[in-house]
Amino acid sequence: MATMPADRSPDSTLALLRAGYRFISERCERYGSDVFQTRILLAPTICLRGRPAAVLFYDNDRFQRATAMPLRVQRTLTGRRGVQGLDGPEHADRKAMFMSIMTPTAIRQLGQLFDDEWQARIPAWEAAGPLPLYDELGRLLTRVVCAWAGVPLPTSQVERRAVELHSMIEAPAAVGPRHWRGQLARRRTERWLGDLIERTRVGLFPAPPGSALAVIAEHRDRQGRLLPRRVAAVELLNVLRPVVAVDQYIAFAALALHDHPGWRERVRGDGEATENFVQEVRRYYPFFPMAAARVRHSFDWQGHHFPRGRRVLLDLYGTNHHPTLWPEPELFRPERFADRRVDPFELIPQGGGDHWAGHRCAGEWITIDLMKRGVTNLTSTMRYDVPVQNLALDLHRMPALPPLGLTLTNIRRTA
Ligand code: HEM
Ligand code: MYR
Repeated sequence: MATMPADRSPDSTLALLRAGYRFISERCERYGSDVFQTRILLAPTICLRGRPAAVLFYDNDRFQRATAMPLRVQRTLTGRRGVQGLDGPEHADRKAMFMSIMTPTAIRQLGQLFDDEWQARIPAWEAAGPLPLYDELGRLLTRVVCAWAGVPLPTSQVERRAVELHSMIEAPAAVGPRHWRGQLARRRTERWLGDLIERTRVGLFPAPPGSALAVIAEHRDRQGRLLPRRVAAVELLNVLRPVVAVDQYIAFAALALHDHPGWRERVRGDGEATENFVQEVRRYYPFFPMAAARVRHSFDWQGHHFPRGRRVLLDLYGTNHHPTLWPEPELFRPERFADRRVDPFELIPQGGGDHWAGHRCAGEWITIDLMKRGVTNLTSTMRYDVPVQNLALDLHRMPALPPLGLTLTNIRRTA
């Protein structure tokens, strides 16, 4: 049996939080291996990156998700007892519930609401001063996703809910106030959505048929039971929060258009170029750093032993930047997708494998659709300037965004 390269430090949790997106890749490069062992949260943890590692990681016979996600992530980003931590038939049932919401018609409706809202906001942006794009898109997507999901949201509550949803995304890898804000936001939003689920079930609130609210409130498990109110709230939040998180990808797309202005022309009116551009934004920019699982039964792989119960982290960012998969991975080059079939284990910003059978992101198609619309709106429906500002991405910070988001000025409508 080969010896797995191992970090010598007694615990690397702080090193991971400090190193951020490059933690796993830096060590893979140091050890000359795409698999190594370290200690995270005081427990031995195997880290992996690359295509063969992704194929392994998404094998349900070898890995489980129960107890895999650190508590600090559950208390902020994902919640407890939701789809992310389920296995086997229970996961299949819950995942089917999510996938039933993602019909082509529903995705188009969400996209149409997004476009309408974007275009309706342009006069206000023209009249106002500098526009912080990330915050504005956060509010815009909060309004849009609530309308789409059947969740009532008075205008007076938009700002508050948008801030809460952002806080949950900001919190999992943070220590101190940034982390606590995420915990508090989760408790508040779960209470808000739990009440709404309850009112929907007793007929006090008419959820639009087919909406995420209706589907989740009415979902029955394999024993015919409704989801506990708290779990239903966690799952509804698993739709609202990540749709709002697409604002970060759209801000990254705006950053890419700024850094590579030639692409403004190339994407305009060209669906294929827009698609390639969006795929490269998802590959290149740092977002969800890694996925976590536990070894279900001991096994050996590539000469290394994986003992039962061991936590394993798959480096999503590192796989998207792996030098054998992506020539010149640190260059932003959308044309790399022009003649390339998108393999389910190579481009994995939202997880790998199959959407139904595994834990791959249920909202991947929505994400791609909203990003394409974001790029089209940024290039075809308005013009703007990007004033001098600090646009450096800090790969040490999870999630990473320029310090003040991205500010646009001098917005004017073109279409
Ligand atoms: C799972 C990323 C948007 C719903 C995941 C996973 C990742 C991810 C990495 C976990 C994969 C794994 O555990 O193996 C992202 C990113 C997004 C995004 C970067 C961009 C904003 C969305 C959207 C939705 C969504 C728009 C819903 C409308 C979910 C759900 C799961 C999930 C329900 C759990 C799937 C499961 O455990 O089976 N996402 N996601 N996500 N995502 Fe997303
Ligand atoms: C979502 O809301 O589910 C999608 C976007 C979440 C992005 C979170 C980025 C930072 C997370 C660090 C967590 C480490 C997970 C092991």
